[in-house]
Amino acid sequence: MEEQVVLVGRTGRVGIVTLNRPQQLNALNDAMMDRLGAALLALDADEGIGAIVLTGGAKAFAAGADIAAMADWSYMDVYCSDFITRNWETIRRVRKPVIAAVAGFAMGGGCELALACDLIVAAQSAKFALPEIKLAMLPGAGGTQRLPRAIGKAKAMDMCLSARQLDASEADRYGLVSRVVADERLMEETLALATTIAGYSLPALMAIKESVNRAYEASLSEGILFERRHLHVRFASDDAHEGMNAFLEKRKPVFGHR
Ligand code: CO8
Repeated sequence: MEEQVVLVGRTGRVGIVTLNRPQQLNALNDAMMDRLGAALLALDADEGIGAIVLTGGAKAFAAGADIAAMADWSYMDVYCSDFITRNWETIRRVRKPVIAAVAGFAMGGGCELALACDLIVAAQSAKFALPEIKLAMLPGAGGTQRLPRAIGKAKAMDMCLSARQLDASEADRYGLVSRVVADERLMEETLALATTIAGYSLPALMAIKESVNRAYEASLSEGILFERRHLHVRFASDDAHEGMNAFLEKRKPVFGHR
């Protein structure tokens, strides 16, 4: 039977995507990234889903791009097939919040995949590194761009140039992760967080995600304008009126995600 390298599940309004190549510490190859992208897009299109959790195994979230697959590739192979851009960046098209639940190794492309998520919840065992320099490579799946934005140039340069590994508490201190939890509570805590998020109005969540991401793409004035337009649009939404009325009537809001 064909190995299921990416597993998809759900609980309530939360989609759960699990990387599943434990023997290779979830080393990310083309088949995995194709399936991951397809799973994320399917959950994004599913009206019953409000947030997505992306996770790996207990020993590794993902130990990076699959070195065994890459070792013999030529420049023409990667250029013509548009390596990375072709399938790794599918996650950028997802409009719903994506939360990475990371235990164990998040190395190289695994760290970069976590960085491409909207939030990272780390287990105490989580270890983050961009060790591509050891291969005479570079963090080419967004690492050189997202890491400095997340933790600043000084720490990012240290990680990229020396392959320094961060443990969960350092990653928390530097702002790489949103929360650190005990390993045995990783999925419970992440699913509770995802369930809270998925219970809010989906169009409002998408507008917030888009607006926060804009902060990395635009000047402050342009970003503020973008945010302000989204705020104005909120007044055209049923959910915003329901949310405000429910507060005034001292009851729980019922969101129709419209
Ligand atoms: N690719 C392929 N196989 C891997 C990878 C990987 N990235 N990581 C681990 N494996 C395999 C090992 O080869 C081993 O297989 P086998 O049992 O057949 O020998 C199995 O997984 C278990 O690994 P280890 O025995 O090494 O386990 P340890 O607990 O001793 O060590 C480590 C764990 C420290 C995580 C170690 O496996 C390691 O250093 N792995 C490589 C980490 C790495 O360099 N990652 C970066 C890869 S490059 C990358 O991600 C670039 C992405 C950006 C775009 C592409 C540009 C290059």
